[in-house]
Amino acid sequence: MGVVNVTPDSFFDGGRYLDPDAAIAHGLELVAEGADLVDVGGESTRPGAAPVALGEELRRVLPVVEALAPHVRVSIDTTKRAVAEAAVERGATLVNDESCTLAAVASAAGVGLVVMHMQGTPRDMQRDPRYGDVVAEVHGTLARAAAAAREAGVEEVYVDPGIGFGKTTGHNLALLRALPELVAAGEPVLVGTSRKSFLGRVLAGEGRSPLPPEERLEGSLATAVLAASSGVAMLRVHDVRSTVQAVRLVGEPAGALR
Ligand code: PMM
Repeated sequence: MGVVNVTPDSFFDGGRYLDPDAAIAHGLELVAEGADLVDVGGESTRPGAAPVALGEELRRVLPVVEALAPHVRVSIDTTKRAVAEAAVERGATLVNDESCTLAAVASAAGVGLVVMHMQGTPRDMQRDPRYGDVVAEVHGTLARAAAAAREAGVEEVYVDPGIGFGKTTGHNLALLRALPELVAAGEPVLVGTSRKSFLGRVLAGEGRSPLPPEERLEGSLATAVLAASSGVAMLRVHDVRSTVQAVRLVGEPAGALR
């Protein structure tokens, strides 16, 4: 899943694809690089981000969804019902629902759904995230959300531990190491670590200032490989070409090669 953020303020690609033509061109580039699916979003969910008005979010995402849908499977990254509905009408076939509130939309439209774990809201989620047992709590929440989505009639459900959404670096690493358990629970798993700030912290090393997003590619690829070898079904990434290459090495069946 390649990322197209039609926003001025996303942490990595904010402002680059705010113009619909630039966003469409970028989406097509990701397809040429090997993306099976493109995730279009018009509201940044980075820590502290301000909410976007409905009309503005629709204006950002709909032309992009409509232009990309004939070429690639499109998912709509939103927390708003009206945005999800309008995007599905324009050809999106997966609702990437960070709020866990859009199962009814996906069910009514007969499209897929991603349920993602978040503690708090983007405005406050990184202030002081706390868990008793992060893995048990996140996996439990996802199991309940997936069951509720199936109950509502959604046939294709992905669960996503929500890396960076109300989690410390330690929480994120614990969730990444526990991916095999989440995969074993039975629902297909989606993971997004691409360029996220915990990578900048780990890569910089103890006591140093975190590396900026531009210097986190190695961390993105290492975690993509970890996730792929844990059996994850889908990776949400900015760097499609390098991720496809890195993951190809994990998935290549050894027996047939000389
Ligand atoms: N991360 C971001 C946005 N949307 N959706 C899902 N399902 N999982 C994620 O991890 C996720 C997401 C934040 O990254 P961005 O600002 O680069 O889009």
